[in-house]
Amino acid sequence: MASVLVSLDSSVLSITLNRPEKLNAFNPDMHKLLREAIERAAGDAQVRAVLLSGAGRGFCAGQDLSERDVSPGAAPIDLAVSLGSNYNPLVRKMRELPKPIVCAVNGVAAGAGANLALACDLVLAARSASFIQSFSKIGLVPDSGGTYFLPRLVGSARAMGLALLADKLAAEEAERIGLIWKVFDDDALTKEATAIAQRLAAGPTRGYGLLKKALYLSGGNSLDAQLDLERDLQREAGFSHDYREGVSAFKEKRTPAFKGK
Ligand code: T3D
Repeated sequence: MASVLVSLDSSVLSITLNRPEKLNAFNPDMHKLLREAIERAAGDAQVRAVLLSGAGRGFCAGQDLSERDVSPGAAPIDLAVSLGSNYNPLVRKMRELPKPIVCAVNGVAAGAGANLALACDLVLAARSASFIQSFSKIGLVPDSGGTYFLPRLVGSARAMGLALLADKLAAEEAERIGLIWKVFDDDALTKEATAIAQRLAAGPTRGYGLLKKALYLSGGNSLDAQLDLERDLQREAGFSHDYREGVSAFKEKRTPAFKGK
């Protein structure tokens, strides 16, 4: 079986990490297929939303540690190569994708797996799921955007606690502190996440892409710069088909039929 499963239905590209015996830990093949799936989402106009999840009882356990030879006498490993060639390009592609990515965290999300989830736009989780910044347990630094996402999502005190202690954070607590959007009962997660992804896939895709850009750039911008950015993005949104359709539908008291253009 492929280590990443991809299917398109109702304009939603479903991407399922598929190494369940390793809790969907990353190996080179999974990196390649996941990157290709995100590239497909970017290039295929039929795709208007992405739904990312994991097969089996875990979401993703981060780097596959069985791939790292740390036995006595083994050559030192330059982890910058791994981040530079795999994790960083993946996170960049996800954040730059001008379409919403919904993440359904079905089980434990550890290390780069936790931060892969946080790189998505809307993070949903099963009640039994959990998040672990497990890096410090093996002497590493949170990567895949963890040191960027965590303080912005939950504040620096909680970010430091999560990173230093590397304790398991239950999904409900993750929702309570604002790390993720919403928790669902385990047996409802897939249905709810699919419904949300389909709802987004029927929405004003160009507007969503622009709002992602606005929100993600806001962290590094002054209010002045952000106001200018909003003006420029709103200009673009206002030229879209979906803006005209949205306003027409409002005036005609009907549901808009967005085309994603
Ligand atoms: O190297 C680089 O490229 C640098 C980049 C690093 C990015 C990172 O992600 S570093 C962090 C790597 N991940 C971890 O440190 C997490 C390791 N895993 C765990 O701590 C635990 O497995 C979990 C907390 C995630 C889940 O615990 P539990 O008790 O539910 O399951 P388990 O029994 O530990 O795991 C089930 C199986 O999955 C088990 O295999 P086995 O014994 O049944 O054959 C376990 O070895 C395997 N597994 C889990 N995580 C990994 C893994 N195998 C390889 N790599 C893993 N990361």
